[in-house]
Amino acid sequence: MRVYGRLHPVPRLVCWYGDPGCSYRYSGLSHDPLPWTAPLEGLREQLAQRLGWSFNSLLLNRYRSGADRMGWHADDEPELAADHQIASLSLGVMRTLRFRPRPAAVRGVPSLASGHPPLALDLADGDLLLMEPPTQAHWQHALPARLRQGGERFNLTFRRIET
Ligand SMILES: O=C(O)CCC(=O)C(=O)O
Repeated sequence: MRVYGRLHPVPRLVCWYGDPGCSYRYSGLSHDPLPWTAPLEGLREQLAQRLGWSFNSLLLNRYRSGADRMGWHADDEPELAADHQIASLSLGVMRTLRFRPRPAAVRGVPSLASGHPPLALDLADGDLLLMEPPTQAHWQHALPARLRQGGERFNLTFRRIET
C-alpha cells in the first residue's frame, strides 16, 4: 500500500467482496470485488434484516497475529456512501479498536468530536460494532499491534458503495 507516496507491505491480509461494479480504492490500492460466498451472503442478509440497512460490499481483514494491524484512518473514500452505516463483525481473538477525533476539518466540516478524549473498544469474538453516519466525518480509528499477543482475528466490515 502507498502511504505518503511510499510503498509498504500491507500489515494484514485483505479481501474485498461485493456486488458487480462495487470496486473500492484506498491506500493507493484498487480492489475489484470477489463474488459473495454463501456464508458471507447469509451474514449480509441477516444484517440487512436486523438493521434495516442494505450492504453491497464487504472488506474482510485477517490479522494473523498481534503483529498485524491497521493504521489511523476514516472510512471516507469517495465511493463509500457517507450517509450509510458500516457494520463491523469481529471473530477470533479480542483486539482493541481505538478512536480519536479527526485532526482537521473534513470537506469544510469541522470535527464535532474535536477535544473529545480518545476511545478504546475491546472487540471480542462475535461482537458487532455499528458505525452510524456521520462517524467517519468526525472520527478516525485504528487497530494497533499487540506484539505479545498470539492468535488470529478476522474483521468483516459490511459497507455500501455508491454505484
Ligand atoms: O479490524 C477492525 O476492527 C478495524 C477494521 C477497519 O478499521 C476497517 O476495515 O476500516
